[in-house]
Amino acid sequence: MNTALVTAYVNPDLDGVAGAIGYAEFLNKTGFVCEAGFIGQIHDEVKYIIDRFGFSFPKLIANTDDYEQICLVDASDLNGLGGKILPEKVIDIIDHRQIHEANKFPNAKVQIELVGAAATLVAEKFIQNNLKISKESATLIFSAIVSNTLNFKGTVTTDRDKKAAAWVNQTANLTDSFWKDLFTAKSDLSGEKLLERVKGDFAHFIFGNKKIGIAQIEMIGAKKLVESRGEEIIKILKQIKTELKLDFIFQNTIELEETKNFFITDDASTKIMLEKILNLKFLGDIAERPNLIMRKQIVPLIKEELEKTDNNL
Ligand SMILES: [Mn+2]
Repeated sequence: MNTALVTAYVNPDLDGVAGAIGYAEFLNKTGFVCEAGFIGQIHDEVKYIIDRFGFSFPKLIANTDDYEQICLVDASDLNGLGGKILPEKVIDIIDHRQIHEANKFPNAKVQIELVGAAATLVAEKFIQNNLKISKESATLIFSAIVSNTLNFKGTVTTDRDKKAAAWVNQTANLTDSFWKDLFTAKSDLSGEKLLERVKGDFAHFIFGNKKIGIAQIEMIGAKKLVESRGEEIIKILKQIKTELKLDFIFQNTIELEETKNFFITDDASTKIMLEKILNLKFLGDIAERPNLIMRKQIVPLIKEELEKTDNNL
């Protein structure tokens, strides 16, 4: 029998990689033979963890032709899979998004729960089954939870994330200041890195007959970035808007140290929509908002707004 594949969405972030590697370890330990593998480019944040701890680079695959069965972690919508994974092959989905398309995977057992990180759901499986976790999976999962919950300060954070993180950290042994290293590492957006990051962490959604694209950057020093390089960001967004034929587009820039968001767009109807659903005010092309709100929390609000029959945006 073929080995099964455990993977995340195409161009996976730390949560996807950590979740898939951890889940593959869990499944193998419970007798289901599988391996973790990823399509596309792995986010820089993952590379930072791999380099820092000397882990081997995750297996990269061009397609899923060699696998009959696929388990998805941190992914449950077709857009995110970029046409690279046949929905019929997916037997298992573990995700944490309110807006998803799990119903488009006819053979999948689905676990979707609104915790801060998909990696939390994976850690819980080890806890529930009283299984040991490797140092590598524990380190990746701890990092993913810290990253996805914005060091437990994002409003997506749940007690389950905190408990799972504390449990894996008994094995990972990371210090209290680790979060700052992680976020500092991904705050270097000098030169071309800005363009790569905006494109690398871009997602788009279709609600009704409207297409919306959202870039997201989590960093220390967001204010300075949007002030000094706002025009470049807008130029990139305009390009993407044309390429993908989007109706709305913006960037959610998350400032971790000062816990606020900076929204940036020069698109008039996007500004009107964001002002309405997020209760904020644009000054020029930038709007500031206190607290940390993430794309996965904004998407349901946009969906609701766009699906109102009386909307005339
Ligand atoms: Mn995630």
